[in-house]
Amino acid sequence: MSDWYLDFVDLNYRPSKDDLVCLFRVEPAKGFSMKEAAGRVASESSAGTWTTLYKLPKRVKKIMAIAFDIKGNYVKVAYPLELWDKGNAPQLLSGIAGNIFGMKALNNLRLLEVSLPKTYLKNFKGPRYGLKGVRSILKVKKRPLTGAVPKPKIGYSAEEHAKIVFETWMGGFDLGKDDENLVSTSFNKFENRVRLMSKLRDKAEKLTGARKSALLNITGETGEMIKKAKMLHDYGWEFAMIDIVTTGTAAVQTLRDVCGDYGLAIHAHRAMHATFDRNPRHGLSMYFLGKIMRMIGVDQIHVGAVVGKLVGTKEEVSGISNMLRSMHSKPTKETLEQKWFKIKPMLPVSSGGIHPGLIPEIMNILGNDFVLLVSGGIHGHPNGTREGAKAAMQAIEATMEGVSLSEYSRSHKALKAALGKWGYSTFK
Ligand code: CAP
Ligand code: MG
Repeated sequence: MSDWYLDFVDLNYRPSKDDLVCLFRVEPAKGFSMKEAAGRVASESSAGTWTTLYKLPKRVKKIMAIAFDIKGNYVKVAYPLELWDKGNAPQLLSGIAGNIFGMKALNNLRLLEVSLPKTYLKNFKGPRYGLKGVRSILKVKKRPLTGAVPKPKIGYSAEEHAKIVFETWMGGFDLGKDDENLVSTSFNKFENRVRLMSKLRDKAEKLTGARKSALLNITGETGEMIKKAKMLHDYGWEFAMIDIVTTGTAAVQTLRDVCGDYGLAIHAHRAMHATFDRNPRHGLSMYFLGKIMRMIGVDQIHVGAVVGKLVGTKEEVSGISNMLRSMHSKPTKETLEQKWFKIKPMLPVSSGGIHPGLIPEIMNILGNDFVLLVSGGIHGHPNGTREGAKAAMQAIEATMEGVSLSEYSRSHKALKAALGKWGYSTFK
């Protein structure tokens, strides 16, 4: 078979400052060399096809991606800027995260990272508020921001739901949150929930003197999301929550504009991400997803909690978090250099099976600049949600003061009861 895959490999090529560069981990199938596999990745994700052609415009030479660096299984591919439509995230994914994952010539393929040049980034908005903006919305300067989802994740009526969120706020938390699979049900209609929660938010703010808000889930068909975003704005909310994987990059881009106009920050839930990022040898990395979402402009995104109920190593979770929060990431074995220029830093969100006894360890990994969600770990408190939220806040205070939880719990009864139930246990 006559092909031109090797035309897409040039180990002497040096990327220009306007090239996008992808870092892949490639496992060729039996009978294929790494060079042939790398050529196929560059070809199928840019301007190639499987056979030589009768006719080829001269321009193609200039827009071909080039695999320029092969070290073991790690392959770097440079993509000329001309390949990419301006400000079009789905088109980028159709190229670098598209057909290549199904090629017979590869046993496995992992897209670890993309380095985005200034000229490409300038057509994206990035977060409207970002890390500093969200802190100023909630008027919280130093500690991690806190939120909780009523549990079970679906089943409460709008009234019951709003009351649980009220208890969460009264225990000291900043944010109530919907779960990823709750939008509007016959027994918990979105607008009903939003209206009831608005009243209780005003009450909680009056009683506590603190800012209280919520992450209400607008996930759905794009036109419906736009309507719900307006509703949130009309009821005086500051955030909209979107399941960014199930709705897709196009919808998130549209909602970035809409939410921007309504002054809403975007909370990005990543439900479904593990279908493509869990197997370290195949699919997309969470690091990559986080980066694309920062580029589009969500303000906070779930990254995992290391010690909680869901998978995610310490290196992975802290690596993603640091990238999301920094203006300049340095390269590592599995990441590339990235400068963010005008795009703001944003917040990682840590959650999944957290209880107060685990908080010092999470803060040790993530520092103070993140959103901590503790749901089952407050509603399962022996004395109820409000005491549960207090216990989590006490665990944060203790950690910020450098005091151990066991010592702090001598004078803090909510924390003491939480430790009595869950101790310091992590999920196996
Ligand atoms: C956590 C959670 C979150 C997951 C998401 C849940 O509840 O609401 O959706 O943590 O995971 O439904 O499991 P609990 P991630 O606090 O009660 O576990 O942030 O890793 O994407
Ligand atoms: Mg959830």
